[in-house]
Amino acid sequence: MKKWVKSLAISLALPGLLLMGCGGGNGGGSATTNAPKGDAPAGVQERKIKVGIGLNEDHPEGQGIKKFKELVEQKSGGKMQVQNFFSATLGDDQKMTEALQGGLQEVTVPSTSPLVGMIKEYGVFDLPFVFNTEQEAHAVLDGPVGQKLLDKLPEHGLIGLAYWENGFRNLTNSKRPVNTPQDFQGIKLRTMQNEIHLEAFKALGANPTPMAFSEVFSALEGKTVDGQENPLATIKSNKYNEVQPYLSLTKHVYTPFVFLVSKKFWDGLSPEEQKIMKEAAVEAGKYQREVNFKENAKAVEDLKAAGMKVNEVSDENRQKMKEAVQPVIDKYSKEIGEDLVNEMMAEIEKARKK
Ligand code: TK8
Repeated sequence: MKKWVKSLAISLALPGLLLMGCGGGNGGGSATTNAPKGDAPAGVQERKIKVGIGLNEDHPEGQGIKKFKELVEQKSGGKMQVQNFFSATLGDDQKMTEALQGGLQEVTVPSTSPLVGMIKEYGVFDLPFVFNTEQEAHAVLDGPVGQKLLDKLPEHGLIGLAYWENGFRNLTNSKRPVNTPQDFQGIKLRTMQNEIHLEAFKALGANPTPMAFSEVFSALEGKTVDGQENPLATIKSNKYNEVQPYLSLTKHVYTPFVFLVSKKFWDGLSPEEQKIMKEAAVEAGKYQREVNFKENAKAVEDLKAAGMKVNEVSDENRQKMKEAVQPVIDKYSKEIGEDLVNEMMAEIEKARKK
């Protein structure tokens, strides 16, 4: 057989071999799916769905999109094939969100914070110190306030199917333990591209700089910034302990992830295909929240074992931090819309009484 024919035959056969050979297919960019092509429900046709996130495969969010892939391929008899891309392979939150708007990518699951430049009302989740527990946050996200925010996405070319969990953000840095507002003084701090975060950390005396997530580790390693803030699962999965000696449990903001679909793609789906996507996003989101909660619960001990010096922040000191940022909360509550902020606070109060 001619050499080029043989290599063509192998490359054509390869996906089939991969299908049989591995249970994986979740790596960044592998197009194969491991779901057998069963009987697809009526109204379902061959689809390729590129899902991109900023976090890596081990992070609970990475596990969440693997669950999404499994569910979509099961429910569609393998006809709707999901290709997962991790660690910002397709770009950062903002770039991937723009790719969805342009119809170049089908799904991404960003933090809500970078959306605030486009939809200011998402800023309700960036107001510091408003949530005390995940349950309170879920009550807001899964209730009328969360739905109102999802309803604002289609005019921007996006469909929001579910809220997943990034979680409570804590501070790491290379200078000192942070217990009081004074301890933030002069710390060069990477923040998300979100003006509420920038203003809040300035009010605390830090020197904040916005930066895409994929640049954070090298900025910390190269000491262009002294610190960053993220949930514990992220601190652990991105190995910030290797470049950050101090972890302060500030729990200053709860950040959601939002499961976004390109409206260009969504509008071309049949009702049956949309139902499969919606069910899979919601079901995988429940799974992801559970994995995230468990991972965050054990991350402190793991990070201590990895050598980080961890300090709890007392309620009294968190209250002092909140007082220091209150002018920022007041300013942005007005900009976001006080009716929506008050509605969220009422939802939180209701959740606290349960
Ligand atoms: C990952 C980001 C990350 C966020 C950040 O794509 O940027 O610090 O917390 O989770 O969305």
